[in-house]
Amino acid sequence: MVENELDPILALLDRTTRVAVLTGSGISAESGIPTFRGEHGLWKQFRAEELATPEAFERDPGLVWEWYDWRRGIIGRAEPNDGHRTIAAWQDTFSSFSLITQNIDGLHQRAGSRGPIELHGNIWKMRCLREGTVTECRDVPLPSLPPRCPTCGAMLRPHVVWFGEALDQDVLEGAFHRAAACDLMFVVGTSALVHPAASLPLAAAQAGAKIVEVNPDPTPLSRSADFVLRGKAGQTLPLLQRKIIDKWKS
Ligand code: BJW
Repeated sequence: MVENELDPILALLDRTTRVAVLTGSGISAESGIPTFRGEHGLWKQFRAEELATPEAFERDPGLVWEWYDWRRGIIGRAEPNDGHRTIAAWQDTFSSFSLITQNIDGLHQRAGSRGPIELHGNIWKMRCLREGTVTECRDVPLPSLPPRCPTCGAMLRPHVVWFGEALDQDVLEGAFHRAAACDLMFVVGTSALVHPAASLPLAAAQAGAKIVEVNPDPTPLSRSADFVLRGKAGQTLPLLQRKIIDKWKS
């Protein structure tokens, strides 16, 4: 990415008060967390339909929990990177700011982001299959698999959204509301393949927002984005932030 590619975005930010960010697993790649697709993606080693579906869990909950336990280990050791930190800083940079994430790793919160919309749940939370109660548990590794509900003894499942499952209605409505209410949306580190998350930039654009994609590789969104920054989130976002601050100072 050439630095002056940021200039039109800086000009846009001069006239923009309402900013939204949609993130995907690519933002956590520089923290050492594998993405889902691509060369080193999680799906390369494990077939999605074997692990991230309600059917897979029904068939073999132990296997699915082993996968989550392994990922909890990786995520537990990971630290937020400069991409997460820049986005956290933006909530105090712009007068209206929303963060919507597909990630379940909680790294945005650890970087200081307050109240991101988590579309696909959170890996540190578990849900009781009998009572539906959600509890948080940060033990890594889990002492026994599959884990059991401490109150009723029923099996717990990860509090995440698998393929074929509906997203929480309030969460989804909140996300579409924020998308329709922004003037500029940054779409960072997502392949833009998985819906309904991938529809959020389209909804924002339809409501008049400009779309900036930040991704080292092309995605189906690239064609319709107003600006494409081909680079890693952990480098591109801090560079943009430095330019914003320099512009304010001058
Ligand atoms: C970097 C980088 C760096 C690398 N810096 N970038 C419309 C059309 C077609 C299909 C559907 C549709 N609507 C619904 C569907 C079906 C399905 C779907 O979308 N399928 C498509 C794959 C075809 N969707 C669903 O099933 C959803 N449910 C649903 O719609 O329910 C309807 C319903 C209603 C009523 C009753 C019942 C049902 C649910 C989707 C749930 C997705 N779940 C997962 C797992 C979450 C839990 C877990 O983590 O274990 O969510 S799947 C996985 O994909 C995960 C992610 O959040 C999601 C998106 O992936 P992401 O983040 O984009 O990662 P990658 O790997 O794909 O991309 C990484 C990107 O980063 C790449 O582009 C890199 O280049 C880039 N990158 N390094 C910046 N340093």
